[in-house]
Amino acid sequence: MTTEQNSRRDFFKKASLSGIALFVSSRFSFAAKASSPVGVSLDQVISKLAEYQLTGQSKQNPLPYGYADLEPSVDTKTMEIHYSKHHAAYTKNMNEMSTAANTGSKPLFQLFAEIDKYPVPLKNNAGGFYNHLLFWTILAPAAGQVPEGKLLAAITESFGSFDKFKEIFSNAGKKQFGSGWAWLSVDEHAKLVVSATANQDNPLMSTTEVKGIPVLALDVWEHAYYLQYQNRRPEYVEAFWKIVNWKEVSRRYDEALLAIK
Ligand code: MN3
Repeated sequence: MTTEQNSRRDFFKKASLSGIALFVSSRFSFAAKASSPVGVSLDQVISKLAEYQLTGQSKQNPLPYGYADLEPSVDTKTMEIHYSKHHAAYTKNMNEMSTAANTGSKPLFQLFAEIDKYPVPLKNNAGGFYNHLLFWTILAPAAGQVPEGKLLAAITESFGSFDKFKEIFSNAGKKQFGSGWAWLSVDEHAKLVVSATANQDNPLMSTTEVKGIPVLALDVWEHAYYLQYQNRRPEYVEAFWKIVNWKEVSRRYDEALLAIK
């Protein structure tokens, strides 16, 4: 293990509860010094993962469970409005705006990689379309799920322990000012990284500081929790851990690693 990796590991061990900003900036400075062990740019990786083609007629995938199935972590009415109104609106707007912006038929991930060239409303709605599409898949009815195998090993290596990771990710969500998302992503060095974004931005976008391939996401917009939790975002964030679909997070992690290697 190099000195750099040692200091990084020590940093994770010492990271405080309030350390998300510090965590992100420190990680960034290490990443800037590190040479990529995999020798590819994130853009190249993203092009391999481009699964959602922009057609101007993109559709929401069906929810893989019923509106009531995430109770009591997320209430039925919130799920119904979130999926059938909010996500539906992002989808409709993205279709109209990608047609208007003449994006042509291109992978959504490619659009994100060059999103700085497009109008902000398209970025907001394409982000809203993709982020929710991902979000629905990484949730599942509570069944005592926990990460296992290779993913658990990577979480432990990157963050010290699963509990420490949960604390860092939870803080990213709780402390995001205003609307946004918390993320666990695989960066271009094949390492796991936690970050947060505002609005409907995500780690695939050229305009986002901490880039990566997202494998876990948490929507902290008020529309995701306000009916049930009102101003108590931290309670919503804690309840989220009971309904994470770790099998799907693991599948996405393996897929990201395959794209990078
Ligand atoms: Mn939402």
